Amino acid sequence: MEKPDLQQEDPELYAILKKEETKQQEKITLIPSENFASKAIQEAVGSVFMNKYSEGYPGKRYYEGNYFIDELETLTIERVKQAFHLPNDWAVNVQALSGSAANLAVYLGLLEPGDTVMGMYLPDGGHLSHGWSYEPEEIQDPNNLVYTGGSRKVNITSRFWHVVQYKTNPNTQQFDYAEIEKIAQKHKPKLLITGGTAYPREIDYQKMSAIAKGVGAYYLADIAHEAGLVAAGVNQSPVGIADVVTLTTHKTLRCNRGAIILSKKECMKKIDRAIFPGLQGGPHNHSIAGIAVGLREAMTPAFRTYAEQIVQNARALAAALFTYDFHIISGGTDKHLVLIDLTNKQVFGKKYARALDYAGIIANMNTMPQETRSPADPSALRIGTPSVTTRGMKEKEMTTIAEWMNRVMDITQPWNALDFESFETHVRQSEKIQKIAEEVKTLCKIYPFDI
Ligand code: DSN
Repeated sequence: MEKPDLQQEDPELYAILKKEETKQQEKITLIPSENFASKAIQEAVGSVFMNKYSEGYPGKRYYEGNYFIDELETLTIERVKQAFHLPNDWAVNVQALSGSAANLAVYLGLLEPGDTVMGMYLPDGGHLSHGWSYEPEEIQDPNNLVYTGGSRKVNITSRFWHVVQYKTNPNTQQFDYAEIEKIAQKHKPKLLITGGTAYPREIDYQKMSAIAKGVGAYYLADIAHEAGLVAAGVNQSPVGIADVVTLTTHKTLRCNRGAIILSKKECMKKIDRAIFPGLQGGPHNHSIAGIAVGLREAMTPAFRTYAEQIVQNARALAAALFTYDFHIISGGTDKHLVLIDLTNKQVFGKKYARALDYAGIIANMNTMPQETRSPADPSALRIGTPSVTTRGMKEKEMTTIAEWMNRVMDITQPWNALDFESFETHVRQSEKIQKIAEEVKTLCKIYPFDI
């Protein structure tokens, strides 16, 4: 029987898909958590693996017919072990459906409800799944480097666990290990977490591990963002140092969406049970298959070169933006991401990100250290280089992107005091912005994504 193609079968969905594909081709993506998965990964994700239920783990499934799924999961685990140089006393779980689910499984496996979890302050660059609650109308003292939350429990972590968060140093905008140690000694967390979504610097995993040990806490290193850089050896690895490492697969690691948990074997027994039956049912075998393909790619010399170029590009972008008087949080980056404080520009993250989108550059608004504005209209813009580097762009193109970003800023500054809708109307009607979008499109045609 001939396979019906999507265009014939569902023209309505196909039309939306084509619009998304054209947008991805014609615009520059600077969102640091996005990337382009290869055709081989796409084929694995679109395969018959999606048809099979396989609750349980290799060799111990609840449904029959899982011999090939067992092979798939075992192969994927072996590749994780190789890619991340796992010590013999560590184990792997590849079934978590996302990074947040992976983190939740760690809490469910290793903690009791009500235990104290200590991670990075969300507005400084932590992650929602590390817990977030706040007090409406509360004004933060920028010199108080600890946050204990408020009555509005925003996510499951803060509803079920007691969350304490450490902030970055106000002068360096980087981790202040002595301060983190003091906070840990005072609040005695059962779990200490590093990692997040907007921290551009390397983390000293040995120091954090020592702080955790000093208070009898488990140490979880969440490397969702930098997983590909860690696998390539371009960033430090917490594997073998932390007690648990969680990561997502679709950012710098350049697979399809998913998550992986690595931990000491004694912790993994509890975490496996937390994933299934604790939190999830059948794993998404097609996603695991894509991840296996992506891990194979990540172990090639070409991927190491790619990961090095990601960081070189991020540094080039930050340096070029600095020449246009953009303030770079922490003074630079060791990774794939750059956080820009827009306070001096007075076009803040929400308006600037929208204006950039009209100019063909997709980025996201973000909070920043010492944030004084609402998360819905914050002070900063977050950008990153995994996607543009996958397209083959290098330092020269980063300089061009910075120049476009500066032009967008110059064009929009006179409209900064307008309400958001009027601001957007001006941007939409601006011929200067449309001209930049055309220039972006021309560059994108030279660097299509087709890997
Ligand atoms: N949404 C991801 C990011 O953009 O960093 C984290 O979950």
